[in-house]
Amino acid sequence: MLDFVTLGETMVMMNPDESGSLKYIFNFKKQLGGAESNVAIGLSRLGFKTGWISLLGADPHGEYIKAFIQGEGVDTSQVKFTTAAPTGLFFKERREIGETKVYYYRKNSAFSTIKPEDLNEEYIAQSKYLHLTGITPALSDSCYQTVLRAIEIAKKYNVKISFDPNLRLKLWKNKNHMKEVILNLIKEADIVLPGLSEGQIIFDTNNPEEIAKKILGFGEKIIAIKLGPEGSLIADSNSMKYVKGFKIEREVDPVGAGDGFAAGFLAGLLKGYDLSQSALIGNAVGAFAVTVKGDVEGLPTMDELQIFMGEKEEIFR
Ligand code: KDG
Repeated sequence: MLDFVTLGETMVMMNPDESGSLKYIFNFKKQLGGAESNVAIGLSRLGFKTGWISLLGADPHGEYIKAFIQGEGVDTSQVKFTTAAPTGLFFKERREIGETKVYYYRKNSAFSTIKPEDLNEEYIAQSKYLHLTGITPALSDSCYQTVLRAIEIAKKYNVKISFDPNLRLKLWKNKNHMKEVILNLIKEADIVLPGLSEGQIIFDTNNPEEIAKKILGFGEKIIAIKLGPEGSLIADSNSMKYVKGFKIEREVDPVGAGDGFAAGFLAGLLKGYDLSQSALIGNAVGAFAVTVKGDVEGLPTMDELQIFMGEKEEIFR
């Protein structure tokens, strides 16, 4: 029995040692990044049983990714390799002025060839949650079909579906098509976890309450809108509430904060906490994620989280 299963592409990440244009950067740290595996790792660190379904290139990058994620305690029994295409890669570019940029080398990657038949029905059926993002359907039509099949399986076995739009505008050829696909997946999900800017792109308003109301218009759902250091807005058909965030003095790398939130929020729901408590945990895990360069290296264990939230005392020696 798994608490959480997810499906997605994880790539080798080339993370620059310094900020500035990549034209002048020569030294990088090799790490990895994939929104879905980030959430699986986050929940695994917090003590939950998680699984990650994927397709990697049969190359050293694929081997590194599988070994790393497995080393974090995530079940990788549903990770396959193909010799037909390479593992995806991306570079981050950190700027002192402006936001962090990413450059993808993932077109026709191994994962982009995943297809519905690659999914193991029993594997998804035995999980409490299935987590999906808007990245996967942007990668290829077969990826989108695989997401739809995963949803079909989840619904058949009453597995709750959580969905993070994770809009990656560079991956979509057409914005209207992107909106159509994302709205379709929002409708299918039980839990929707957009960032404020994503809500704005999809619903043409930057008012979190308006965004929540529009999502609730599609039916009964749990919604958490991520507001960065300000925290989050949570809503369901009975309530709507802001939950405070945690300000981090020295934010090092904002990428991965949303995945940290998803891990913390789902951890709260898995523990049976109410939406406010769950969102507070989500906000805290999101705060941890920004303290370290890399998506997952900053994610806390349950002990670290409880100490940070003042629920446990730290013993240094
Ligand atoms: O959420 C962080 C991820 O976006 C990043 O590390 C890589 O999955 C990724 C993507 O597709 O952008």
